[in-house]
Amino acid sequence: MPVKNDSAIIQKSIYNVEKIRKDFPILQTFVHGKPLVYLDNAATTQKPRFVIDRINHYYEKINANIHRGVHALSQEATEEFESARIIIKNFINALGKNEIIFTRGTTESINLVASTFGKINVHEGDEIIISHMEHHSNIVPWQMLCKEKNAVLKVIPVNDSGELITEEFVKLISPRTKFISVVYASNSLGTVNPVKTIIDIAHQNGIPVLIDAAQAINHIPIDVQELDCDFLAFSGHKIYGPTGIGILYGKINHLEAMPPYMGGGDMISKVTFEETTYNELPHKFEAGTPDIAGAIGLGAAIEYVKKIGLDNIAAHENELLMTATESISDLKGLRIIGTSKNKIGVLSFHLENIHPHDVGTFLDFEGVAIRTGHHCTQPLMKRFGVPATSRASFGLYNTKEEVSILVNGLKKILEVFG
Ligand code: 7TS
Repeated sequence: MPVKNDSAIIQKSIYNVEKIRKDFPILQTFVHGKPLVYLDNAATTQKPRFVIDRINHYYEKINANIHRGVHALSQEATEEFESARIIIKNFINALGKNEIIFTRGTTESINLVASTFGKINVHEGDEIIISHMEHHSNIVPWQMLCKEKNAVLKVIPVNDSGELITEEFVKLISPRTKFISVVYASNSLGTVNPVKTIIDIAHQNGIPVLIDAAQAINHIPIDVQELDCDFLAFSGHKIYGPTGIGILYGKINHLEAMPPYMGGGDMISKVTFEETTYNELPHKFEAGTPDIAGAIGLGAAIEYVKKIGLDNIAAHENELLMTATESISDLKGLRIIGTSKNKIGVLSFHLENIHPHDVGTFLDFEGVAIRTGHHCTQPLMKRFGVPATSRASFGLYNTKEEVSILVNGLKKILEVFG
């Protein structure tokens, strides 16, 4: 069971969910004649009018390429793009804006580190540690690197509640451990991992750490200097921003030492056929024309979230999680997958003898959008002995009424299929 958070009570009076819902045009949508109940926020979040307007404004009034024009539009586009970088730098409290690299998302950010940092620091017989609850995007890039280098991938096990077993993690560390990459909050279980402890232990052993913050970024305030992580990856679309844009944060000393990821325009300082010198950070890792509107949209999304306050959002979502967890706990044949005390608003479950796809399809006809499947965490599904789960995930605009609609839908499913 998730733990009741005192701040949930304190903040309730100032959290006006009905007012917040009006900021999101898509929430007026009807699906199969029923009002949309969007509970697939771990897959992607909806976008507020504030973000949509900023993207439209960019294309209607500013559109130009960045870092290369003397004309007014190009300068304005560059200014907006670089302002977004500063908003993001401040949001995660990076030391400098040169530590903020725009990528296409979490997946690209992790691949970038595996390909560049991994290329120069991981050698035959070395070891990389990940956990059993990683998304495929924090498994496959490291597996590919290990194959290429003849290195070894080690996995931190999880217990039956879906928590990392820290004592086992410590045992996995050896003099050959060159890198650790772990998820802050699990997309399939909701578990919030003790990443600060993992980072501290890793650093005592001289090992750098990447944190996959794809699911944490919109629930947990992150201060990269306090965490002391070496790298942090997240996607814009999970924090009410656009798809196709994301962030890699890296400590400046690592980024300086790493070779470029892709070659092309903007990442160079000087090119001759004999030799190329590379641009300064962060541009060294930003080859080609980026998603300019996406970066501006992400900056706007972060401004929006900051205005409501991450602590308030987390308290609201925690209340929804507790209500939902309590309401479904005694449904016959329902097993919750992921029962850690410390969770974000993710509720995965399995109904005995009913395929998750049937659950998802049935709920869809009630207007309820959840995700069913392996959630790109196949090894984790295997660990819990299920091929897939049904997953409801809460966002800042969800309500207790929506939780009731979900629960009533599940009761109907049990009547029909049970
Ligand atoms: N890491 C975690 C923990 C994630 O939840 C996801 C996406 C990713 C990495 C990859 O992010 P991307 O933006 O690069 O694709 N998770 C999900 C999900 O749970 N359902 O759809 C996408």
